[in-house]
This record gives sequence, structure tokens and C-alpha cells, in this order.
Amino acid sequence: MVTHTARVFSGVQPTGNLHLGNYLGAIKNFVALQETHQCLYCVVDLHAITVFQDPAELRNNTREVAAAFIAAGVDPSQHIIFNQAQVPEHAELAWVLNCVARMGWLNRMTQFKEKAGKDREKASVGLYVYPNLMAADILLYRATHVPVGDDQKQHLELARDIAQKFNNDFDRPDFFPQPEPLIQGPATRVMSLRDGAKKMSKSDPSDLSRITMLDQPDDIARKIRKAKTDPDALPDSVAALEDRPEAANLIGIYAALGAKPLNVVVEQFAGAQFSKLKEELADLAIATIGPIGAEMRKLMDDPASVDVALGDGAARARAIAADVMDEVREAVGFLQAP
Ligand code: AQP
Repeated sequence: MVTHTARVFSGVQPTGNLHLGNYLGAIKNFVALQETHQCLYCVVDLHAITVFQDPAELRNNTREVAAAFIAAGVDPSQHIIFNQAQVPEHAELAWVLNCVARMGWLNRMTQFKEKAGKDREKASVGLYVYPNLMAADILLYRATHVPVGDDQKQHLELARDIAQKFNNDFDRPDFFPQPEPLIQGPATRVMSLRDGAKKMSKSDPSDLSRITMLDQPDDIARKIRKAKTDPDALPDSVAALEDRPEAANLIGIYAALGAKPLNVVVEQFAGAQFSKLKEELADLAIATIGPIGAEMRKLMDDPASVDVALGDGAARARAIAADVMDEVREAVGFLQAP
């Protein structure tokens, strides 16, 4: 059996309103993984257009996500950051995987059901096959580890099934590795500040539901002050957070931002009112997110430098992708120029 080299791949969509959930669920972990793995971090613009994007905003949002990677601490000289559209092999492999994945598998994807809503007939075909493109993103680099938030777990399981079926169909047992999801830390699913039962999301119509990476300190403090609470004092055990979604969310965010274990934070605020937690959380969020936002703004003031970093990363990503795609074409039986 072939052991594939450990390699990390993950992506973030340039769909605007990059938020604390994206940071704690994904980008913060991207930074830590650089110490131990070769990493590729992708701004997944092909995924973004599964829902219509204004072209000028797409360009700006692509730079914004790249700036967030760099400002958070991803080093583009040691690792690879790039935007997906600059590496056409993503779309090419996605087509092959469209022909490997089964309709029944895609029909089970809950994210499509949620995003398409009641009017499925009007959803783009791209939104439906989005998980196949995500599988292509990962497998194109034979990535072994994929840091994501909890909401991507089902798509990762599908990527594993697709890898397995490709290997079986073409009788190449070790062609693609089985990518492992890395869903880590106390904030794998950051919830809306307005509703502890709903995921913090870029597309929530309420701006108060999320802290964005570009929020100014005053906005961060205001949004935390206005966050939904319940009438009781804060609980004294992790188990008691179970039916206290708003408390669980704010305590989870505090733990993740401060890199403290959840039980330590629960002890710290046991019996206190929400106001005390909110005050300290606002200070902590401003101290951690604030400087990243400021650095992002600086980077985005020089868009040409962000474009150079993305272009350089794309060239290095393509060097890996082109070789794997050659092997895919050969495995599938596509004739290639001698
Ligand atoms: N609330 C969240 N908590 C923890 N992790 C999250 N992620 C997203 N929301 C949360 C993780 O962030 C990474 C990038 O996400 P994305 O941009 O690819 O996709 P998304 O899920 O579309 O982001 P949103 O905010 O949820 O957008 P909409 O509003 O379109 O639904 C992924 O690793 C994701 O798990």
C-alpha cells in the first residue's frame, strides 16, 4: 500500500462578509498546520459563482480572503495560497468526478437542500454539483488532511467516497488518498449572535448576527453587547451548556479566541451574568480580530501585491495539479499528445 505524503488543502469562498466563524472554524487552524504540514489554501472562486456574484465584488472579495489568510499568519512564501480559477485543472478534475459520483449521493447533501430552499428548480446546476468540485479541489493535490468547520463534514465524507470509487472503478487502489477532515477546537460551529440555533453565516440578512474580519473595534463591541442571551446566570459545567445555546456560543467563542479549554472558561464565568462575559469577550475579540482586520485593510490598499501573491501561488499549485491531472487522464483513458 502506498503512503501518500501528508498534505493539507482547504478553501474559503470569496462571497463577502468573511466572519468570525470562518476564522475560528477554518483560517485559525490553517495557520497552526503550517508548522507540521505542507499546506495549500485556496480562495474558491469557482465555488462562489454557484450563486450569482457581481464580477467587481467577486474580484474584491477574492483579494479580501487572500488578505485574511496572510493577515492571520499564513506565510505565502513557505506555503501556497491561490485562487482556484487560476488553476484550470480544478474544473477538469471536477468534470471527471461528476461522472464518478452518483446522483443518490448528491441528493443526500444537506447544504444543497438548505441553500436551494423550496425553489430547487431555480438553483444553479453548479450548486448541486458543488461537492464534486470540492472533492476535485482536495484530490487534485492528493491532500491527506482538510481543516474545515463542522458544516463541511458531510462534503468531506462524500469526497472520501468519490476517491474510493475512482480508485475502484479504474483499478488503482492507492491512486487517491482518503482525505481526513480536521474539525478541531472549541469553535467548529460558531453560531449566529442573534440566534444560538443558527450557524453564523455570510448570507444572514442581519449584520448583527456576525462579527466580520473587517469590523472596527466599536462594531465588534456593539455586536457582542447586542448578542442574544437567556435570563439565567452562566452555568458551572460544560454539560449544563447543552440546553443553553447562546451561553454555549459566547463561551465557545471566548475559549477559541483565547486558546483556553472550554471547561476552564466555564469555571471562569460560573455564576456570573452575561454582561460580564460580554464585556470580557468584547475586549478579547478586539485584541485578537482587530489587528488581523487592520492588516487586511493594509494589504487590500495594495491590491497588486495580493494579486502577485495569488499568481505566484497558482503557478506553484499548478505544478502539482498538472502532474496529478496527467495521471488522471491516463487512468481514465484519455489520449494525450505523445
Ligand atoms: N459558523 C461557522 N463556524 C465554524 N466554521 C465555519 N465555516 C463557515 N461558517 C462557519 C467554515 O469556514 C470555512 C469557509 O467557509 P466557506 O466560505 O467555504 O463557506 P460557507 O459555509 O458558505 O460560509 P458561510 O458563512 O456559511 O456562508 P453562507 O452564508 O453562504 O452559508 C469552511 O471550512 C467552513 O466550514
